[in-house]
Amino acid sequence: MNVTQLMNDLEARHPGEAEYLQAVREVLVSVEDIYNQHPQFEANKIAERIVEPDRIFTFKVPWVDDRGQVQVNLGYRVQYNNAIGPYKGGLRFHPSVNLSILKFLGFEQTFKNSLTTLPMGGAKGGSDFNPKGKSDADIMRFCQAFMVELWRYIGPETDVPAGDIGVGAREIGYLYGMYRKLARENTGVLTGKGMTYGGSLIRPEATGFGAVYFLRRMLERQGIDIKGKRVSISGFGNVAWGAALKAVEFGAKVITISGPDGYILDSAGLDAEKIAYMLELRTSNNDVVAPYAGRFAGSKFVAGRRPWEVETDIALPCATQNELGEADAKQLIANKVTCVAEVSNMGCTPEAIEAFIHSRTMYAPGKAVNAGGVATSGLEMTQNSMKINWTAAEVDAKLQQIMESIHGACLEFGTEKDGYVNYMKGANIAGFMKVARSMVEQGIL
Ligand code: 2IT
Repeated sequence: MNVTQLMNDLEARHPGEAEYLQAVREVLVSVEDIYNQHPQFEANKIAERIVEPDRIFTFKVPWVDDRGQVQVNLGYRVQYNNAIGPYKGGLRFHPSVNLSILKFLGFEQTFKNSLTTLPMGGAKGGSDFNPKGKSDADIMRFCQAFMVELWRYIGPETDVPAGDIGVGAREIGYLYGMYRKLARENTGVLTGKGMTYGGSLIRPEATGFGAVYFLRRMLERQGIDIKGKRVSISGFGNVAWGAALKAVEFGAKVITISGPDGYILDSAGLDAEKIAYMLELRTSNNDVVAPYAGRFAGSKFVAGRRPWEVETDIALPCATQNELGEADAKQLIANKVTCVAEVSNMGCTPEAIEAFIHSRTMYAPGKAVNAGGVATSGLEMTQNSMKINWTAAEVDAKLQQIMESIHGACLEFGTEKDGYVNYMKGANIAGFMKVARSMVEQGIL
């Protein structure tokens, strides 16, 4: 494989798909050496095949809002790769959603799901629907209209969607209800379901919990105790919530959260009440964190800025792609950050990652750190197939085991000569090898 040539061809074929091209380049650069040591990969054109999704569905989603106005959104499902298991990956509802973003997410999901050790292929989907300011009834009608189109492409053994940005338990409920009605069956076709109709305990917390389990392993390896460390979190959604809960449980001090409007600095640290309030802000659908400062004395709101300028020990980007850039990375490094664990998908820009690796700052990528979310979705699928429910302790134990295994895979493929662990490289290689081998063994499809 010649990465430059491959990327040039891909850019010519998909001009302007910036996020997609960014995600592909990162993986190809990471795996280039090991790929070229496996002639069967080249013979089977694995790189050329793996960078393109298997198929993409695009559909129109017409619906009627509370005022009686007809709205038209776009819906998508990108089925990326099912070499190792049924397509699996979340749905994102956000006005920024386009094919480049969903292709990057589906591509990342393929390797992330491979890392989980469970049999799941990669997919992603969503809509440019903007939940901001929408009523519950608007959300329900939109979800129902979306599923009227999506349901024919998915199924418990073919493609199992879940949540992502803008899609939480409420949306999964409405989506599942319409699927069940149309398909006339109760199956594990979506994950992140409510506990009354097939959901798994710990799934709501899993992305954040898994991330902090992974973070703790990174720190432990360096003899560092997470207890007492300052943690900067961005975002204020489901992922930030789970990460804050577990970090606080482990005795860390969570000092920031953020939204599109700016960030909150709370030097006293978040506690249970503040973490619960964070979710209240989220469910208000206003997409702002500013009211937090009015509610909790001693905290302050910094408008229009990101939390990375705050002096901290641990940075956990939990919001969205490319939310931490080169200047942010340099500021964190100058402030002597100990560890950056990406919880959002592709949260750091390539330049930021380069700065962390160059300065030998501990850094791990989203596809390793946040894999606990989809891993627990996999556990939800298992429980649905078996028609039983595991206890929270059982699910949590399996989640911890999986995060440990992902950490081990990163060490195996990412440890460099000087002992520094390049978690990005490790995660990319470990995730890639399994999918690539599986594709070789199954022939040209
Ligand atoms: O990015 C992700 O891994 C998710 N949004 C969760 C996907 C899933 O199928 O649980």
